[in-house]
Amino acid sequence: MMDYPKLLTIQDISCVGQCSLTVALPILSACGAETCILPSAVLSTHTAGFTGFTVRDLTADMPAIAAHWRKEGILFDGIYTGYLGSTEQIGYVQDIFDTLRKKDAKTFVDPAMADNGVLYGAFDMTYANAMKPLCFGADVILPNLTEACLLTDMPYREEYDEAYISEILDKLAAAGAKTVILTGIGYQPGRTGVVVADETGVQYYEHRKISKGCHGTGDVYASAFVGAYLRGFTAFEAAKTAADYTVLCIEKTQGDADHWYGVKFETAIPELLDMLQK
Ligand code: PXL
Repeated sequence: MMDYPKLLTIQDISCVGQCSLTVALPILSACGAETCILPSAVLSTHTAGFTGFTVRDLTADMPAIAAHWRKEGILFDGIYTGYLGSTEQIGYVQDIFDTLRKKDAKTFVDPAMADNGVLYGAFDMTYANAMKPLCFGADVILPNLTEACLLTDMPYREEYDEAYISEILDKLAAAGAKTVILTGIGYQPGRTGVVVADETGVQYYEHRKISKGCHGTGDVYASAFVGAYLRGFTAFEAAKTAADYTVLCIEKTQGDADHWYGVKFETAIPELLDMLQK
């Protein structure tokens, strides 16, 4: 376990909407990591449900920011990426992985680009294909089923069995994926869960499914996973902790129809802190 890891997270700032950096920063801070940020874009809101949002793509700033950090000799113990601003940006992120990580640093990629069988509005197949090498070179990836299908060129299915999931995991491993945290996998009504796969095997943590697709929960999940993992939790322990925390966040939000755009993750931070004292 690292006492005080210095983490870099690269994702957008959605000013309103409880996703990406406005979720990652507080959760990672609560987990005790020094959290440095590289905003990939600034949006007035997230893109899932709001209309008419503004977008400022920060791709052009990235190489200069990274060059400044290299000049300062700044290196990170971990780098965690989420929603990125453009296809071109993926190459800059790879460059940051290659040049700004300490020797034993871990890289985490949440290929935040799709859900429920469809790409988010800002992305196309060029983006999805460009995400493959970044994912296959990372230490840990956290795709949902839609994203895992895009990474493996598998058809997305709403209903499936363990053989289908195994095929996807085999394809990810064959392409070079190391640790895979596959979220939102359920085999029976009212249940969902997370599959954790690495070279030692496959484990599954099943939990309650509250509702179909809540906005921002992928970011809540990935941030809590990274925070717990950096505290020394195994991938499976971190996956389970992040799942329990995310379920609690959804429970604390359901019933408030006005809060359709995100989850009230702040209200469950005390419980997250308890879960981290294992
Ligand atoms: O939560 C993923 C996410 C992050 N950032 C932006 C988004 C989304 C999902 O739609 O639109 C801007």
